[in-house]
Amino acid sequence: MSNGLIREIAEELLATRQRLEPIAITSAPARSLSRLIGRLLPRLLRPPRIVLLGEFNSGKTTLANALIGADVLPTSIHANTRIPIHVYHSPEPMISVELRHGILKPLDGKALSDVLSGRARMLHVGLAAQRLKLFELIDTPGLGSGDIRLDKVNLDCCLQANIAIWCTTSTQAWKATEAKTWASISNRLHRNGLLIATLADALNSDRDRMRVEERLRNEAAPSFGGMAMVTAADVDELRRNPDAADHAERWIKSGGEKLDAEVARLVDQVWSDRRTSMKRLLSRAATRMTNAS
Ligand SMILES: Nc1nc2c(ncn2[C@@H]2O[C@H](COP(=O)(O)OP(=O)(O)OP(=O)(O)O)[C@@H](O)[C@H]2O)c(=O)[nH]1
Ligand SMILES: [Mg+2]
Repeated sequence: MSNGLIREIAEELLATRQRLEPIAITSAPARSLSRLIGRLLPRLLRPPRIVLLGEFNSGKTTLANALIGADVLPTSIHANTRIPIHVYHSPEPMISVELRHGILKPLDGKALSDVLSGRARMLHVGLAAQRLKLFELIDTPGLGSGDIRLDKVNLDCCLQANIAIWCTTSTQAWKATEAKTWASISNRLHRNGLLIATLADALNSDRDRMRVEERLRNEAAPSFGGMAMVTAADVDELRRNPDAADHAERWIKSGGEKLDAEVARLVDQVWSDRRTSMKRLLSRAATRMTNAS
């Protein structure tokens, strides 16, 4: 599981850094490798980041809350999320605003006016929710609203994400505009992509549900790492009420079981990819140092 892998990666890197210490005094390559490890460690050890994407009102924020297991973010039938919101684990509640060039500011009156005027790029919110130790989330405003600047800010969030969840509304699933936007996103996120057909309770019958699922499996699923049909409102309620009547049956019907299994699989895949690329990087650096000495 991921925790074992995290420890293994951290221990390998720290041990390498310690071995480099005596050599780094006289060797420039050893010094630069030691600095590289210092820079990489915090990024490598941070929980995988999931970006939630989709057109407006497709249930992204409701799904974000259901994944976290807490009402962290406001939802609405009106176009609601105005700025990407990054939610991460923090023992104390934290909130900061990211401006251009990655500059971070505490949320004061000036920063709030930057948010309202659209100058801010992202809100960062730290919360003590247990599930945020497994993954971080970026909830985004709806794509395809006609605001090209907002679409660009949204798609820029993908650069910071390890996993993408695309939310498509079950009753009008996988429109041509959605397929076009998804195709423009990096293949890296297609492999680590999860297609969620949201608001599954809005479908009238099991037959409709099977039809939508089959169409998505044929038309969309090949460009994703996995898919699930989810009623996020129910997942949210059931996660908070583990003693609810018929919990096991309803958990499966809501899509909660499939959703959690798919997210856990992708999160593990990210840890495993990080470990592989770290090993490759360390072995390349070791070869460079041997050649240099
Ligand atoms: N019945 C039902 N309603 C849902 C479900 N998920 C979301 N909704 C409702 O759909 C509406 C839109 O949900 P949001 O989660 O705000 O959608 P969003 O994609 O974040 O919207 P924007 O941020 O505006 O793009 C809200 O009124 C939600 O209560 C669901 O599983 N079932
Ligand atoms: Mg939203």
